[in-house]
Amino acid sequence: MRTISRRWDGADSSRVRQRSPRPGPAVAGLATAPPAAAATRPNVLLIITDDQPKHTDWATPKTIDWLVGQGVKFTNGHVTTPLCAPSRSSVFSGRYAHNHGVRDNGHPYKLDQSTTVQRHLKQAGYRTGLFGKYLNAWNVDDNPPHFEEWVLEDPVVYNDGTYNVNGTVQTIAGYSTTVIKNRALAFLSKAATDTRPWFAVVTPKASHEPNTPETKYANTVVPDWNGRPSVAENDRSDKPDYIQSATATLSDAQALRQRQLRTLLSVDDAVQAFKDKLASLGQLDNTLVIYLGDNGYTWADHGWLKKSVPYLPSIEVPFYLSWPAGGLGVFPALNTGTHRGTAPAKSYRPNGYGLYNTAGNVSEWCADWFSADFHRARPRDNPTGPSTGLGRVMRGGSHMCHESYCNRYRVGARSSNTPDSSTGNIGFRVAASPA
Ligand SMILES: [Ca+2]
Ligand SMILES: [Ca+2]
Repeated sequence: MRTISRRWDGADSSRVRQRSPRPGPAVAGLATAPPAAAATRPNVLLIITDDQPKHTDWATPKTIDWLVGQGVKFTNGHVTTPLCAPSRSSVFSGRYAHNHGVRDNGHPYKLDQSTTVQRHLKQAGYRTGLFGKYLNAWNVDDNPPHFEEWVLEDPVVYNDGTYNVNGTVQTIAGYSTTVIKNRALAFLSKAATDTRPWFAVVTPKASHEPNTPETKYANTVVPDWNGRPSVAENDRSDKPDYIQSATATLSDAQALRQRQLRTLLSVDDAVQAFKDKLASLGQLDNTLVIYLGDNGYTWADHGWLKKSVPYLPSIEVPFYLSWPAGGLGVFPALNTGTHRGTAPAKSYRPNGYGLYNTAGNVSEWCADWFSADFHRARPRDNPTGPSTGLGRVMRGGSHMCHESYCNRYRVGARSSNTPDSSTGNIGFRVAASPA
């Protein structure tokens, strides 16, 4: 095995010198004008869908375009307990089911309400609101603690449902996702005059059974789905009895999936409406938006057409997060700022941990083979390295890594090391404030 062992600050200086230090697009990005730091506390929009499996992107293009486009898609998002009330209690409390106590869908009152995020945010001065489903078996006559406004849906039907609206139980005509959307929008609109930060929990019934779509989507054609290996599993002798006796078929799953996707189309419309509202309020940047499902769903995997089992389709959920003002936004691509090239410390916003100037101080292994001059002929879009090479690209680095000081502390820096090297460069620099 050929290993070039280097200290973590030891550079292959000959290769570094061969490379042109001229700024590339990523370097220029560092000198982009900073968005205003989050001077005010962020708003939080938490959207929890019901029984939405991971592989349902087709139904939520606007949601993905917004949240993933300017934020983060967690491709391995899993719930702790794949069942409505335990999962939601974990989201609210940050605790596992065996700690928060809501171990099934029948005992929502076991949740210690003093541990919830809504309690802490309300106590911290946030305006809090709940719009949609709360916890299974929650009495619709009971108000949800620590919310200032709410439309709590009694989770039975999609149309003309029963709701607890700020303490009054009533029937509201219309499609549930639309009712929830409109009430949530009204809550958001108050931000035009109420200067408090807000926390809105939006919990549509979709895509839970009976998966009744909005009328306009009742016949929408969805893409075909022909199962996956776990659907066609013939020998289930390695599974528990209740799985061995499960009888759901591929066609059962296809029918359910179609209904689920159709209900999610209305959720996507609601999310777009929230985005438009935030834009009109000027709160698009300083709102942390979290979108996730409370549990996944098996589409006849192992014959099981349900959730609550420890199989991947049951525990995997869509999970997106966006917060441009918190640093979870689009990385700048143009040098439009006043500091061309090197910028003084603290010229730009800190990362989510309040740390300044950390970009470029961490080396990151890349799949590309390294070449000192490949960039001269590379395509401008999605450039890759040459097809072969001796060393893989290492991206970024610390100013402490190189004798020239300047070559390595930018995120655009590229150096290399052999793929079998045991060297690992991970770290960051912390500078004390004179204050
Ligand atoms: Ca659920
Ligand atoms: Ca098997």
